[in-house]
Order: sequence, then structure tokens, then C-alpha cells
Amino acid sequence: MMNNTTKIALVTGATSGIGKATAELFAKNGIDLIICGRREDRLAAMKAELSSMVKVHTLAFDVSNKEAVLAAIDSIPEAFSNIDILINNAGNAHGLDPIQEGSLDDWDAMIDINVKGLLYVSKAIIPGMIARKTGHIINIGSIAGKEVYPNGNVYCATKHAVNALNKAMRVDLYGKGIRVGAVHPGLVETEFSDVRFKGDTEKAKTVYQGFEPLTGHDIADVIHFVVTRPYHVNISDLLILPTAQVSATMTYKE
Ligand code: NDP
Ligand code: 8X3
Repeated sequence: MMNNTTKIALVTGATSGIGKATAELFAKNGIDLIICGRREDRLAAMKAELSSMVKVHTLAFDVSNKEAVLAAIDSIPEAFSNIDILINNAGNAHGLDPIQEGSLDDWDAMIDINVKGLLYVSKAIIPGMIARKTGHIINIGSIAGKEVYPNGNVYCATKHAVNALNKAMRVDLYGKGIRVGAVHPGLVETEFSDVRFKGDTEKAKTVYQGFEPLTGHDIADVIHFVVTRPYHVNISDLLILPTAQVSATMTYKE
């Protein structure tokens, strides 16, 4: 779909889970894409698949590397440079330990990726949105940004920071034509727990046993709904839970 109203979305963390499902749904609905992640093979495979539907540009970089983020955004070709939609999705959890036993490296990784990475990408893209007086930023938070759960400590803190930054961006960008909103999922079965448990896939699976978790597609549907509302509608904050999850710590067997 190539016309004057075609939108361009940059999706971080597009190689897996929620970001991948969002990129695929955007492509099906004619939204051109800049897909980001560190795994270049996955980005290339997605480009090959989605290019029959929309224009796709790939950007491989680590969101926690300030110089890499700025260089990557700076390298975006002219045809993709007017970014309408930013999905700040890249993120993960490292470890699930009581605070007195947590690994400093895990803490650094979560703070660097989930908080500083989101800030670096936003800082690189917001000026263009301000200049064009239009844009839509969706920050992917979590129920972990609304509540805390045992051993979630630093991951929960990073998502509380995303929740705060979502509100701060909306306030600071007041009157500049830019909509800002957050989507906060509950338990979604993706690679999230594989990463949290450092490749222990059996342990990761147990997180989603005994109830029906959300899928990346469930969250992608919501994100697509949010970005397709008319301009006067800003969905500023949404919490999406599996029916079987009622709080950060309570799921029930169906
Ligand atoms: P996945 O692990 O499936 O996807 C994470 C994505 O983030 C991947 O595409 C990964 O790409 C990217 N990413 C991770 N680290 C970096 C980095 N340093 N630089 C660039 N990209 C990176 O998890 P989800 O899809 O579940 O997670 C997406 C978001 O949703 C995260 O912010 C997460 O906190 C949030 N969330 C997840 C929930 C869940 O239950 N799954 C619930 C609530 C929120 P690559 O490895 O190629 O770099
Ligand atoms: C991911 C959901 O509950 O595992 O943000 O923290 S949870």
C-alpha cells in the first residue's frame, strides 16, 4: 500500500514476541516499517516476508548502546525518515532473585535496556516528530510497572520507570501534535521468560502452565487499535491481562 497517507512505524524489539507480532500486523494493515533488534538474521527473514505487503527497512542495534542507537537512527534512509509511530517495545527481564541476592550485571542490563534504551531511542526520534508536528509514541510497560511481585524488584522498577516516562513524555510533548500512550501487558508467552531464566526453556514454560496466557498477537491487536484511533483520541494507558490473571501475583487455573 503506497500512498500519501501511508504511515511509517519504527518498532524496537521486532525480532520476537510482542514486537514481531506488532510488526506483522502493521504490515498486513499497510503500515510501512522500520524493524529493529540485535538479531540480524531474524530481521532479514522478516524483511523478506513482509516486503510483499509494505516497505520495510531493518536496523540492527543494541538499544542500550547510546552511540549505536544514535548512529542507527541517523542512518535511516530518506524514504523512511518521517516516522509517524514509535513502538518502544525492546526490553526484557534478567533473573528472578530476591534483592539481597540479585546480580549486579542483571540489574545493569535491565536498567540499560528497559529504561536507558527506551530513552535513547525516544531522544533520537522525538525531534523529527516535533518538527513535523505529528507523531504517536507507544511505550510498552507491564503490570510490573503498576505493581511489584516477589523477586521482580529491579525489573519492576524499570517498568515503573517506563510508566513514569510515559506520563512525562505526554506532559512534556503537550501541544506539539504528538500522542503518547502506554500498553501494559500481564503475562504474555514469548521469549521473555527464556531470557529471564537465561535459556532454561523448561523453567520458562512453567511460568505459563495451568492457565491461558496472552500471546504476542493479543497485544499486537491492542497496539494496532491504539494507533488507528482518530487524531483527537489518545489512549494514554492500558492494562491488558489474561482472563486468568487478576494481579501481578495471582493467576488461577481454569
Ligand atoms: P521477547 O524476549 O520475545 O522480545 C524482546 C525483544 O526485545 C526482542 O525482539 C529482542 O531482540 C529485543 N531486545 C532485547 N534486548 C535488546 C537490546 N539490548 N537491544 C535491542 N533490542 C533488544 O519478549 P516480549 O515480546 O515479551 O517483550 C517485549 C516487551 O514487552 C518488553 O519490553 C517486555 O518487558 C514487555 N512485557 C512483556 C511481558 C511478557 O509477559 N512477555 C509482559 C509485560 C511487558 P534481539 O534479541 O534481537 O535484540
Ligand atoms: C512481564 C510480565 O509479570 O512476568 O512484564 O513481570 S511479568
